[in-house]
Amino acid sequence: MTAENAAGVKLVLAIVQDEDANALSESLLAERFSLTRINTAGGFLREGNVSFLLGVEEDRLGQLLSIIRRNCVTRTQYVSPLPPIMEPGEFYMPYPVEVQIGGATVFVFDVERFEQL
Ligand code: 2BA
Repeated sequence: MTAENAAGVKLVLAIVQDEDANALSESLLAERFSLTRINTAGGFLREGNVSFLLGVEEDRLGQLLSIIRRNCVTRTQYVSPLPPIMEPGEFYMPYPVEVQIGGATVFVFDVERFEQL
């Protein structure tokens, strides 16, 4: 990918679970995708996850998405909701709620310009 051919270049942001990040990274590098990996945290669960940034040519987007799909597993997790504001003497019993996470949350952006300076 060079600065001259930014037309057709996409920027992919893929947020994946910590548990899947190493296998995904290895698979992507083995297929010669360039990537940046950032340690992030989900706003809802407030647990660590990993965000991958990848600049790719449009014709490799399908391959990239299938590698992500293959490596990122859907998991079930139980979370305890935050307690409500209560009046004195009220009693609240927190019940864990089941949430499904992943495989991956993926955003694809058009790239206007690509430069390596
Ligand atoms: P978290 O925000 O920690 O969310 C973890 C999981 O909790 C979500 O899984 C979803 O199943 C559930 N969840 C999130 N918000 C909820 C809510 N308000 N009520 C009930 N359940 C809720 P995923 O959808 O697979 O998302 C995994 C991670 O991907 C998220 O972690 C967040 O870091 C990122 N993400 C998901 N959607 C996003 C978006 N629209 N914009 C930015 N980041 C996003």
